[in-house]
Amino acid sequence: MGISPVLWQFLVKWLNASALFPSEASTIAPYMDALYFFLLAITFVGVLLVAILLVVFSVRYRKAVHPVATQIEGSTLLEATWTIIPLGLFLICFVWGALLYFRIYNPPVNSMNIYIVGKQWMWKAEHPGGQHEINALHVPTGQPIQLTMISQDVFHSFSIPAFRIKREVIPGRYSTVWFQATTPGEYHLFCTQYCGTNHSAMIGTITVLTPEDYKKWTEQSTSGMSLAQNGERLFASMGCNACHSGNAAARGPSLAGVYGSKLLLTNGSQVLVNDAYLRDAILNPSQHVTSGYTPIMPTYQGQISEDGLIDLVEYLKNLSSNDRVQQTLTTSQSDQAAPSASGVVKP
Ligand code: HEC
Ligand SMILES: [Cu+2]
Repeated sequence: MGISPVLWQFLVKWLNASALFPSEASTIAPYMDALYFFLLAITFVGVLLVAILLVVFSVRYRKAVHPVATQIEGSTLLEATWTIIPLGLFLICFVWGALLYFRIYNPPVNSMNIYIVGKQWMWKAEHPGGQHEINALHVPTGQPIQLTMISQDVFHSFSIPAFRIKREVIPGRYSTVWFQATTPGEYHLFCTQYCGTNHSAMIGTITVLTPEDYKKWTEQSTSGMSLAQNGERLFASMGCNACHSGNAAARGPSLAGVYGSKLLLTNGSQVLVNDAYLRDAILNPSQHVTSGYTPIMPTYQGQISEDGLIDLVEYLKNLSSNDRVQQTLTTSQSDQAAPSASGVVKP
């Protein structure tokens, strides 16, 4: 870095205190800032160098001293120097940036997943346990958190400056971002993509709690049903289990353990079943038909909200055996007055 750690820490402290700079509250933040200050430092040195040379040369070679200009045909050494040094600096920026990029884009395997739905003009957060929040997000320290995000309408962008994270939230497609919070406290959440009249009001509060406090919070704010349980209800009430019961005679494939597996499609390609694929399989089934099956699955486009899709996806992610499908099949058949599931779009 070239800056001693003491001086470095002093600089960051001073910037925080001066409110010019958000505090560093995630594990990635110091790494992002180190690269940022490195870029700032070389830019500053470059500007200084050019400015000094400009002044020195205009004084030294002024007309009174040098009335006639000397023609210089070139200097290989000089040209090599001002090519190789910037090249080296840019390569350092590139490698450093790329390493950071991989770090930012690869969530640790033990991350906890939270879903975010953006819409004009608010943020909804859905915890796997069924806790729902609006314009707020509670997370524990010391645990990598992955956010799976989608927009219900236009482009938004999810940004927590104190965590140094920002990611586009797009209609029709899941995008993800991860972080690990380090310091309990409250931090700003912003939408950083202009999204209409009340864009500036699309803000919220991130509350970072200690693991114990987070546990208390999840117990206090539970809605009684986890996302997967909600999804199980939907699976029954929308008739999915008519074809996906897991029986040998069923018209659709068993969905137990499908998450994370590789499917062979009729067009010969192989796909990894992740959240995005599950969502798409429900909305556009005819686009990627699983090998060995006929494309009889109807599209559910327009019949289910993003929240409902999240419930279904979370249910399928956790579906390790067909017992639960069988169970919902029998309960939904015996119990005709099935509870109205919350994710269904009412016509
Ligand atoms: C009419 C029968 C039928 C219904 C109803 C149905 N599916 Fe399907 N589904 C299929 C068939 C057949 C396939 C395999 C062919 C394909 O990929 O389209 C399939 C494929 C899938 C896949 C892709 C994974 C795989 O192993 O192929 C998912 C996920 C899925 N269905 C979920 C659902 C959900 C959720 C519902 C309810 C909202 C539902 N299905 C309703 C018949 C059905
Ligand atoms: Cu927005």
